[in-house]
Amino acid sequence: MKTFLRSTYSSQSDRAESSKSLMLTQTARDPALRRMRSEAQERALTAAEVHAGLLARPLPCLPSKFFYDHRGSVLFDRITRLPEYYLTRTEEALLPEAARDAVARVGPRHLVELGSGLGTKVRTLLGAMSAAGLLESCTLFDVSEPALAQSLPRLAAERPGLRTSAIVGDFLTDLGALGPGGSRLIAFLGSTIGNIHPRDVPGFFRSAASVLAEGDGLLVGLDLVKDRARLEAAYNDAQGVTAEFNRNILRVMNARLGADFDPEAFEHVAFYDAEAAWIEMRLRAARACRVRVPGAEAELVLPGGGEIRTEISCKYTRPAVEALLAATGLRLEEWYTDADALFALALMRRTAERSAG
Ligand code: AVJ
Repeated sequence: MKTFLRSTYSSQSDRAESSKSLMLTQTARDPALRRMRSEAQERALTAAEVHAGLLARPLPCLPSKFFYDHRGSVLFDRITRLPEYYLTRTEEALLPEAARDAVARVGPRHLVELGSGLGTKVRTLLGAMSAAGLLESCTLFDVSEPALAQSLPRLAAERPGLRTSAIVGDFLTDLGALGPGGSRLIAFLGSTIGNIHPRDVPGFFRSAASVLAEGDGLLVGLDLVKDRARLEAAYNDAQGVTAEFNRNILRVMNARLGADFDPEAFEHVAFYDAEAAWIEMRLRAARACRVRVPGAEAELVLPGGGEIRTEISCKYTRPAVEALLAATGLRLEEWYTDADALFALALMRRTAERSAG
């Protein structure tokens, strides 16, 4: 029997700290849901990341993982159903066939989903593993504890025989918590990888490779480079849901760090940077402002029209992915795409040789 979860803290003071919150009291009773950090550690990390981001020049920025409090997760869920947002429905159309093929190749008994969110994408993969008679366990890994607290019990109820668990963590730093691989398939769907700066993608691949055994798989959903109009429409929807999602990051800063952003004083901006091959989202101050962020020991002074970067969403080509995979311990095995080449699912396999670096 494998250990899928590893608790990285257990001190009494951390437990005492955690029990102050009802949510954490509940999760402390669910041994299948583990946090990588205590609430106190999480707050300190958030403060440090936001502090560094707000100091960045020429463009202050906020890490996009902070979109996803409960309201942010619900807004993103609405985005996935917008007519302009082709990503989710295109991936969903590719997934049944890709899942069948990936399961046939890898033969996985253990599924891990990174960035599982509200937990709806994982079902097709579980179905394919179950149909092949392989399914034993499923681990959901996400930055949002409320999302996992909702999706984990639902998954367990849906599949009574399945060993289910969840990890609250950051996929850039915390994959080690998964422990060693073996008959493992990691799914990283929905173009979530697009939020990782290309310079950090090889490091992400290496850390994924380190929790896979030889022959294990990583299935990655990638949004593809395409014409600017189509890309920009997907991030500037007519109903303004993406704008509301974008402004939500300021509400999260207000709630978690005691900031005094006025979300309504910021305008949503999203454009395609063809050279970088990413969509960039920003928030533009309608007028000059001074924002206090006491929880991050920061103050942000913006002129009228001044901007904050809130997200990059990278767009890929197959050669670009292959270049980033070089010497990471993973190789590209299959590339599943739609007739219009809007989106791709890339099946990567752990190679025999140890990864460099
Ligand atoms: C969840 C990162 C895949 O980049 O398309 C949607 C987030 N931002 N609309 C994306 C998002 C604005 C989304 N990902």
